[in-house]
Amino acid sequence: MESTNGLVTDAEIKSFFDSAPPLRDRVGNGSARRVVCVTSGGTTVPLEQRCVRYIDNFSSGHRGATSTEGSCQPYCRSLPEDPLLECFEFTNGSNVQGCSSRSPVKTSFYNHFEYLQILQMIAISMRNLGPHAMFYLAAAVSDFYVPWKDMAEHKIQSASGPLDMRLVQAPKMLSVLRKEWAPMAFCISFKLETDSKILLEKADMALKKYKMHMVVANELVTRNEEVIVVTADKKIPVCRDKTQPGSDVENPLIELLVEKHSAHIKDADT
Ligand code: 9Z3
Repeated sequence: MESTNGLVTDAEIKSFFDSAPPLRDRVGNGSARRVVCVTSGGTTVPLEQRCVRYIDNFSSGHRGATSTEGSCQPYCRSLPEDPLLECFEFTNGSNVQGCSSRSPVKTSFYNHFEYLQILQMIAISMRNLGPHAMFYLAAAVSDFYVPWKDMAEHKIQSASGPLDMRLVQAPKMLSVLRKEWAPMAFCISFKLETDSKILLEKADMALKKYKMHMVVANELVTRNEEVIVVTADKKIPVCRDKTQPGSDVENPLIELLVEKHSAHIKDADT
């Protein structure tokens, strides 16, 4: 087993990690801390490299902001957009970390290129959490974009006449996330349609094609009232509690997802 040329062998590396004491982040009962990566809001598609114009979409970031109210930045969406609040630092002690591509409070947002690269970095860095990692992918990621190499460097001139641009299909990163970036993680994606007749069928297709654990199906106009959680064997409608003024659909949705994530961790441990 021991290397003779001073280099470390694969077996030595494996043996080192197998015998290392658990990280301090792991709590008493041996279970790792759960971390959730939440994406939310829309991504923009720049039309010029030195971007003056971009294509945007409808997404407000409400879903992610509301879903992370148990996190280290709770209720941010209800706070004023006050620079003073930026001066406070967050301390540890939260189970959920929100990373929003845009939220109603923070007006910063990512373009298509930034979003996918950042998601990749986060996903790879969460890989070691195994089944304790969750991806809650509510961002409305643009399906079409202009590849960087095809993009004009400078501002497109209006004097050149009508604009004729070709947008190519964006690669779907969900399967790479499942297969390579964080294969043990619990993955939830969202499916949005405006035509209710095709919504569940499309959600089902996404579940199978990208091997998601769950797909949250929602319609544009009713997205804040009800969603349908599609799993391999069930379709679970989740509604806002209409008897409670100001209630959100995210509340019961998150409760359900936390329960399903626990089952996923238990399954992986046995
Ligand atoms: C969603 O379906 C989200 O629920 C919404 C939330 C974007 C509708 P808001 O930000 O809205 O609260 O205003 N997100 C996923 C949308 C999406 O583009 N999904 C892709 C698809 O449907 C799959 S990755 O094809």
